[in-house]
Amino acid sequence: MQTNNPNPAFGADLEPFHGIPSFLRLPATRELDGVDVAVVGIPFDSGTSYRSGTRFGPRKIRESSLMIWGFNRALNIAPTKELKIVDYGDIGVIPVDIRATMKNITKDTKTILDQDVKVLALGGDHSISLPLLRAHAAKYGELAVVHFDSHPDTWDEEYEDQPYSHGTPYLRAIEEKLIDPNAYIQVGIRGPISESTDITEPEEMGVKIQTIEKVLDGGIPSTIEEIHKTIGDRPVYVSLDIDAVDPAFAPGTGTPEVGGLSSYQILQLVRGLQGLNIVGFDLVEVSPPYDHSEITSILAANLAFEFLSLLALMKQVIGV
Ligand SMILES: [Mn+2]
Repeated sequence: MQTNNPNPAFGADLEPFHGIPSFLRLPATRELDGVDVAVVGIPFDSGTSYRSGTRFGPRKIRESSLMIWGFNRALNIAPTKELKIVDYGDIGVIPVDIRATMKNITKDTKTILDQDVKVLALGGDHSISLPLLRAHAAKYGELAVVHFDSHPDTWDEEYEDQPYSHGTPYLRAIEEKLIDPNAYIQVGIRGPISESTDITEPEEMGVKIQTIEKVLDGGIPSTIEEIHKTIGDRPVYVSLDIDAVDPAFAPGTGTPEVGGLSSYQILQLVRGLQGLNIVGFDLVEVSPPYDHSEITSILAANLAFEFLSLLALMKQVIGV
């Protein structure tokens, strides 16, 4: 019998509804000898989303991942055969202290990266990107970034004297020189904003903003071309806020914005990252309490599977 279990040695022939739901039923371990990629949960909800609940994201995405069969037909690769991937479990978060939480995230991520293991982080809200970028920039230097989102996340602050929240990580990352703004592209930006400067300020810093109008009127292939033109062959970090996707396709999120990408369009865009020199991923803002029929977590699990497929293709092509 064919099963969707990519690692029969770990628990042969389990149906999706059986057993302990590690991501893709991969080994749940912190033993990283010979490992290529660690899937890491970061169940942190900074409380700044309109609708909170992203702390439940990693667990639900893991559960939804059990329905994924192992072979990526569109990219013609089986990531769990090509790469040694583990489920690292969750990084310890401290709900009452965002600074202490960010320190934990950076420290644990550095520990993983130091062993030449790549990280696929499952949030959590978008505040987790900043400590993840700190760890990646420490290893790879100033990063290029592909950022799928409906919001630029480059506000200076959401609350007076509070530099850290889910709306500010990318301004902080630019200020801290973790990101080169000239190699930073945002895709899917839309919705009512507080002022036009929400868009013009990051643009003046060099950030390339592909609004939803540009993406959908110009077409997905030309957006993919724009991404490759902006990033080139630089080490690139990919951050995907699930609210880049229309709430009709991804209702389970904290700050939904209407008029976004379909599930298929986000899959096309992510597959279009093939050929980039990708050093890390995060997938954030899945909020299961606001999901329906697991629509959002199933999409998120599939997008994580696409990320792993991209890393597997990189290994095939350049051996890293
Ligand atoms: Mn965001």
